[in-house]
Amino acid sequence: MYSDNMQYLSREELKKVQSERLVKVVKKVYDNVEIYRKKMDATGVKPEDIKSIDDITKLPFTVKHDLRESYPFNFFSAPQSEIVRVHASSGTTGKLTVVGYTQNDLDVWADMAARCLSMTGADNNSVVQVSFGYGLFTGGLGLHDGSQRLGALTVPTSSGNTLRQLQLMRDFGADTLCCTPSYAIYLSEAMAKEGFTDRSQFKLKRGIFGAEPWSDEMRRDIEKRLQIKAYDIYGLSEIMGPGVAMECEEQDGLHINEDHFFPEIVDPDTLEPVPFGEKGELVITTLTKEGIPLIRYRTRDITSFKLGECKCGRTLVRMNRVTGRTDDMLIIRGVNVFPSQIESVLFNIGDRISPHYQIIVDRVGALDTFEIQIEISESYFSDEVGKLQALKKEIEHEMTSNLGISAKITLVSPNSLSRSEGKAKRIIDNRKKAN
Ligand code: DLL
Repeated sequence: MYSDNMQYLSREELKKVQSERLVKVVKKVYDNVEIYRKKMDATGVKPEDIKSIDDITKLPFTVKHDLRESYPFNFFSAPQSEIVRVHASSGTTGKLTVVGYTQNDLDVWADMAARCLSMTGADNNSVVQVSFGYGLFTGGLGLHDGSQRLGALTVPTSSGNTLRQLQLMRDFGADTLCCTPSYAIYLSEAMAKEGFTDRSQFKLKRGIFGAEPWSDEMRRDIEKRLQIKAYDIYGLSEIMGPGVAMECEEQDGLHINEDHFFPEIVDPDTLEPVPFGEKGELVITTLTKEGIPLIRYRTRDITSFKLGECKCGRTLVRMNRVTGRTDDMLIIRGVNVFPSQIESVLFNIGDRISPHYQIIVDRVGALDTFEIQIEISESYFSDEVGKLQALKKEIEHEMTSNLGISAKITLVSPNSLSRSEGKAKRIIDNRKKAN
């Protein structure tokens, strides 16, 4: 069984480890990365001023723009001869953010991904099917290395080729599936459609899902469809990839791997820490990374720390699931709308609709238009106009009372919206083109 004591240190011991690591990493970036030296000099803080983790608030923040500006390799802290792999993410603007890893970074990443898998009960007897994309995206290779580090039998199917995914899942006896939550739904639909209906042929027990926001309602839906326990894994390529935070078997918040990633939650406007337990933007400092250490990196992800201790005994702080990003919040007719709010409303409508939807925002004259296209489930689909009209009205009513703004609801036929094998693209904001 995989275990490492760092998950169970006393808070005092953990703070000591974090402090020692922070002092080292700050000196390293000051000496090696021009942009950090300039930022620190501008605020008048020197590496000697950082004596413990409590001094972290003296340090300047880092943002994605800093990484983009340094494209491709100018943010690296280690010489290129020590960088053994790169990953990259494109984000919303399409310009790549490149992250370099030393061999030690890859070893720590494998350890953290293995730790995450083990939090769900996976071990060296497990068969782990990795259906995240392999390549510049960190999902596939990150969980692949973690699964191997755990000693599990690792099946690198990557994403796509859904029929083969299902055949291999059945034939190899996978008990652990790793993919995006939207792909998990797609796989469950394909299972029914392709005739994989005899559940006893499958050994699947758990799913490790992440890389995009998803709700507790969606978790319950996936658990029911696949007859598994569904766990939330969080990470981002700038920090490392999957393995930054993970739910344990209690499914009561995600433990942040704080011995390597120091978390803060700040108000995105004032950048001041919010009171413990309140929502804000997650900021992470990497304490051990060599290729690209990041100091107070603003993730843009919105979450909050969870109060109290976890029943599992781990002392690592927990965060609630990420509900969205500060930059995916839509402002429609002056009202703030998060896609996760829309998703929660839709899941509460239940079986009459499928979990596939698309949000289309546009501007006609000075007025924002807001449409949500929703697929009706196969079982509810019918020619009875009255039945569908009533459903439409019900959803319209629920949206208005939950979002504080009205939306045009368009019900579309089953299987008509495109499916995603990776991260789902749910929002089309045509106003951006118009501006
Ligand atoms: O999505 C890394 C990853 C791969 C995480 C596999 C989990 C599993 P990026 O492509 O750089 O990296 O995207 C990172 O995705 O800032 C969040 O906005 C979002 N995200 C990742 N995990 C979750 C999650 C990977 N569990 C961005 N819940 C992050 C909500 C998530 N959002």
